[in-house]
Amino acid sequence: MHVVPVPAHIVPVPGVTWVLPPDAVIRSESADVGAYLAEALRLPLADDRSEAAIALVRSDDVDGDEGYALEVDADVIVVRARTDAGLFYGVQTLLQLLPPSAPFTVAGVRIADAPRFAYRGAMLDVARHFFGVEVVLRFIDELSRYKLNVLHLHLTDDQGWRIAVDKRPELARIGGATQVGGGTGGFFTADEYSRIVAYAAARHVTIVPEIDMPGHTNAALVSYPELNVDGAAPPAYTGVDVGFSTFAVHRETTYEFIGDVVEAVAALTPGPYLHIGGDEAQSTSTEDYLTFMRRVQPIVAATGKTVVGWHQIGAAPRIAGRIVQYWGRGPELDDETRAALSQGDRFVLSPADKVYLDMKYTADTPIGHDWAGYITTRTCYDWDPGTLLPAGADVLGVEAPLWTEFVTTTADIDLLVFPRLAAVAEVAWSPPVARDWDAFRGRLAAHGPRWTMRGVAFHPDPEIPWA
Ligand code: IFG
Repeated sequence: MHVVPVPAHIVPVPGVTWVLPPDAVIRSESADVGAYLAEALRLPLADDRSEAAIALVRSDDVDGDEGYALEVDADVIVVRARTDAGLFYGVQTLLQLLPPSAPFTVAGVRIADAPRFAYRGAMLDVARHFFGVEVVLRFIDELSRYKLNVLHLHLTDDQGWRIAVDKRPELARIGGATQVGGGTGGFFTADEYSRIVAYAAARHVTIVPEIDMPGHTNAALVSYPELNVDGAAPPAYTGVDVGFSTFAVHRETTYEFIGDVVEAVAALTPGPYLHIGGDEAQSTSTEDYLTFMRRVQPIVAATGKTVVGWHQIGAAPRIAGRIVQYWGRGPELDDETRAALSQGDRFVLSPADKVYLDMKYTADTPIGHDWAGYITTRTCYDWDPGTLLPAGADVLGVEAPLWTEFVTTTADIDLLVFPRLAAVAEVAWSPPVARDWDAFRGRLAAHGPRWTMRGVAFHPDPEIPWA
């Protein structure tokens, strides 16, 4: 039994084995999840449960919006859930219980499962290096197999602007035209972004778009000179430094611009969240930063979206419902985090020394940062989101960011993201009592061959006894 994340309750049923019958059909009370499973197993959908080898059934006696029950008997496998999301997660567990190749048998088991945290995410920085729709869809496909339900897209930064805004065409034309190292960059049209959102929704993944500001804004500053304090556009930036850019905080044109951008991105985003960044605003004075955040948070809220910001935003007055994304490291909390705690902010945890996937595994990892330390798969696993912040903190969940200063290919993404993201997925989903590094690494070993079959060039972390 090598399911990752490990389910909350598993009871093997000895002496029972389900064998995939030659004429197997699937019956599903959810058209979407049924279609997903039918495609994954290349099996037909039936309209009569009596003959189904696998049944996906709605049931109100299963806990929560994402919980499911899964029963494997000799003649039928039944997944039961209250919602499509629950059925989807039961199907992910079933796909992991099935061997990657024939003979397709599953040992009898009773599973009852539900997530510990509601927010279980990854972030892809498409600004430093641009990655097109197909790469993002592939990323969504893989992360949803591990029951993650959020993909945060870091759409804008100094080196690039990656989402077209009709009212501000220079953002794509100029801001989207380059990237770290000077390549041609790229951007998502509204249609392409909508394709990503739809693909994610079909896998119960919410897209969180980030427009980082007032720092990390050089690409916008190049595109619209009036956004600059001195009214002059700086040169495009293709390096990897941070902290040198700022919007002009005291120009009304800045807030008109932000209104146009936020309105466009919110209109394309069905999810509840809009991330405004707020990190490393080293070229914005503290006073100007507070002025800026007092102006911008209501602009976002006016679209109906919930504001998300990196934890530096904690210094600014809280707008209702705000989510603070913590990226600190080490036991000491900085002033902004303490300010957020005292304002009753809600948190998503991205401790840089635990889940920053752009960090090297060890000194000899060919690409990546090391400013937050080396992060092995075990580093990603051996921490508890329930005790990272002081007791009483309102923690919604966990998110593992992949910054792409040093990431240029899908092989680079795979190397840094897998297997560490699977560890983060278990941290975010499974109950603490079910978490144990030795058991986890044994289960994770079975995922190597499956990643290879799916063309995922994962890092064979030597701490895992790969199958
Ligand atoms: N910090 C910056 C990122 C990226 C990162 C690389 C945050 C919130 C260092 N901000 O992490 O833009 O450069 O590890």
